[in-house]
Amino acid sequence: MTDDLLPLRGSPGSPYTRKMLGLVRYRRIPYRFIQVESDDLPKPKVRLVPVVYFEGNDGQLVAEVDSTPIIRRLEDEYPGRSVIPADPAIAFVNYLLEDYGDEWLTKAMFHYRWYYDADIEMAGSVLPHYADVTQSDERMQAAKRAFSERQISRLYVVGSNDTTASVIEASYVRFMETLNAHLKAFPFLMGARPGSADFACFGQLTQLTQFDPTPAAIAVARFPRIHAWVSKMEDHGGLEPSEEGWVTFEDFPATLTALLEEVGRTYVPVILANARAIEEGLPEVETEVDGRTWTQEPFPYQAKCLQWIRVEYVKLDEQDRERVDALLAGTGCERLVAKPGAV
Ligand SMILES: N[C@@H](CCC(=O)N[C@@H](CS)C(=O)NCC(=O)O)C(=O)O
Repeated sequence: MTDDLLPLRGSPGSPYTRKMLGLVRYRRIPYRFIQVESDDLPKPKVRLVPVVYFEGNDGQLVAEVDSTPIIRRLEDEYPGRSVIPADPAIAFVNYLLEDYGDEWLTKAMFHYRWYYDADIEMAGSVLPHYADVTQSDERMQAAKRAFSERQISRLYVVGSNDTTASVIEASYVRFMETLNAHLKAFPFLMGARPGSADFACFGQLTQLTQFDPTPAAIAVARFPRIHAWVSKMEDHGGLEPSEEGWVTFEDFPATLTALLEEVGRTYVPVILANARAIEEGLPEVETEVDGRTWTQEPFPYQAKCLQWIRVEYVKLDEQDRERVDALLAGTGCERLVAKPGAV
């Protein structure tokens, strides 16, 4: 491949693909969006989308998955219009909120899509067409059944079940209320310019607010501001960010503290209990979220996410760590980076 367009493979129905598409458009990275698997491109180590194909030292393309590290690599390879806040303490908050978007909001996304009949009907009917819209109706009917059954059987992966459904749905509404309050004062989570956390939440919200009927109805009825925010986030290639556009430590918005409290109420207990279950080899994660029971099968990838959050924290110098501690204090998120037994 000799053109200089960055190959990016994915699907419109994939929230992480939408995260990457919004990001490359905002960053003005010339890209080509590939919507089919092709033998001309190398296979990634794990069968996930989005895939970004980077040029290796030998000039051959290398397939990479996992949007969070890909975004950091793009920062190195394409300067300017960064999505990582300049202040390391704010960059840590951005990292944490990006992880929350990717790993917690996606529970709401996957749950709503494959839990209720109306949502299953919509996703099952439309999503298989993304592979090839010219396929016959008969083929699509068969694909609808197979695809829906497979996805419903995987609800357990994100922890969606009859015990957790009400916890997930209440957390979606609280997240929307908190984001809505923040957007009354700031166009982005990270201030006057978007951070990678904005793109992570945006990716999930493309589906939650604009595709899946049950969560989209909530967005339309109660959060039209967020519906509009999502449409605008699709392409901020025309935005001219200023260097000082980030939220600051000194004027840290109360609405972002409220969002960190929401992270502390939901994601933090689950990611900690998950890591504990994996460490101890337990068959089940059991904890409480907001006073209600949470049970799910352990999810090894999210144990890694916790490690990566801790690596980000350890990378900070002492002064920045103290500033992060001050921002997280009382939100519940301090438990992520505290020494065991300290909180
Ligand atoms: N942590 C990954 C998650 C990517 C992911 O979970 N992608 C989903 C689609 S949105 C996927 O490919 N699932 C496998 C499948 O559907 O077969 C990222 O940030 O890119």
